[in-house]
Amino acid sequence: STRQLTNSSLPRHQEANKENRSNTDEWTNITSTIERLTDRKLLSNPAHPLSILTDIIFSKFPEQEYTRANFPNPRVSVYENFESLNITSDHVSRSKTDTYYLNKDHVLRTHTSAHQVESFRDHPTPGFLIAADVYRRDEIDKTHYPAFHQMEGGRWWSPQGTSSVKELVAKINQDTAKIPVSEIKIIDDTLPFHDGNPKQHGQHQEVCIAITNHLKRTLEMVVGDIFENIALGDPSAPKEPLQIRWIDATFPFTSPSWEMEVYWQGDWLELFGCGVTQQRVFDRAGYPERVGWAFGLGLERLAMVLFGIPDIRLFWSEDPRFVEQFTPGVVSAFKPFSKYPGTYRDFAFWLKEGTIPEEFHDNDLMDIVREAAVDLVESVKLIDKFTHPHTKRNSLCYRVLFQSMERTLQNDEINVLQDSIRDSLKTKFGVELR
Ligand code: FA5
Ligand code: MG
Repeated sequence: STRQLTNSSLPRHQEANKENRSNTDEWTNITSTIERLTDRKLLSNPAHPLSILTDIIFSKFPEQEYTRANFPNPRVSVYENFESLNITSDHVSRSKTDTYYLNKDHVLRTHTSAHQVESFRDHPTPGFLIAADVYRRDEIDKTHYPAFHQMEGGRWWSPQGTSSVKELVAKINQDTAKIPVSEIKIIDDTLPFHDGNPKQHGQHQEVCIAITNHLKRTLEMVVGDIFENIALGDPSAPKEPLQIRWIDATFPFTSPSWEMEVYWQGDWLELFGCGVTQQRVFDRAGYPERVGWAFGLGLERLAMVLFGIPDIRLFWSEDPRFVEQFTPGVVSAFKPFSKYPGTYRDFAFWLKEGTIPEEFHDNDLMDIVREAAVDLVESVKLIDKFTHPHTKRNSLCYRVLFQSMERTLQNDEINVLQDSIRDSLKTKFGVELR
């Protein structure tokens, strides 16, 4: 009873044509600054907090059920970004003031949903996950940036092999039963559908409800896990269940549609936009008989909360002190660093005769440095250690980075700090400065 189109019958000509992407015309409004951001590829560094978060979310989804798809090129066709998703030419998001156009037919994707049709079409698994950079002409402040990252997820079911709506519903419900239940508190829920947030014509209400349950349980499992096990990972912290709420929303490519918000440190934080996928999206993917859901998530806002990153611009920092403080697979608190230049000074000295290097601990120097310079020291590192071949005396060299969070330090004041540290080293440890 259902017809399955072959992939070769799909309107591939409407996908981004590689040669035509670079032609410019009166629609072109991409700037060189934005062009440069498209080359940064933040997600290809596994130690970047956005990659750490992506990997953590990915890990909540079974790999045999959800294909991880990679779309490194943000240049897509107007068809992919808008038309394939029922976003008509009069929609505000399509205007030149909101979107970066390469030319009349190509844009920098404004959301990862641009890859929904091909993802519902191409993968062997019923689910997919995408993480990628997206671009919007937007204001710039602590929480908005013209380039940011999204994660997209989708899941479909085919009625093939089922002989009734009841059987399809049972199949979806079986999958829902496999999702681990999380201990979150749902403050507000929504009706499965209603006049203001309707189910689609031609979709059985039991099917719509079953898809909705699978979608909501999936996203609740993801946030429950992330916040309970990672952000609330401090075992001494009081364990209160995480609060979330569901809110009706509107997207041209899902119906009904919702947003999920999580209550975090006194504020409701919008996490997911999602909904039951419009049949026309499945039509365009070549599988009109399929049903399913999709969600989209802004990665920066969630990463800011989890890592304590105070400004969205930091994600784009080229200062190694940003990315070097993170470890793949680990959510750790962001440590602020100075935007003012620092000055290195080396402290090299002979230890007292008969003293082995292990008897002088890094913390011994650290204490002296802290006493002399309090907040003006960024780091202290042992850079050299050797034993004189004849005298057998041991030498150490430490490199200290002087830097202020508030201002550029002057050489004169660093000289004073340096002298006082050298004096303390002599008097407290009897070393011979070199
Ligand atoms: C979308 O982009 C939809 N594609 C989501 C979706 C997917 C819905 C699949 C249904 C099915 P929206 O425009 O609300 O939705 O953007 C999603 C998230 O991107 C927002 O919640 C926000 O976290 C983030 N975001 C939007 N603009 C910016 C910006 N300028 N800087 C940083 N993050 C942003
Ligand atoms: Mg939104």
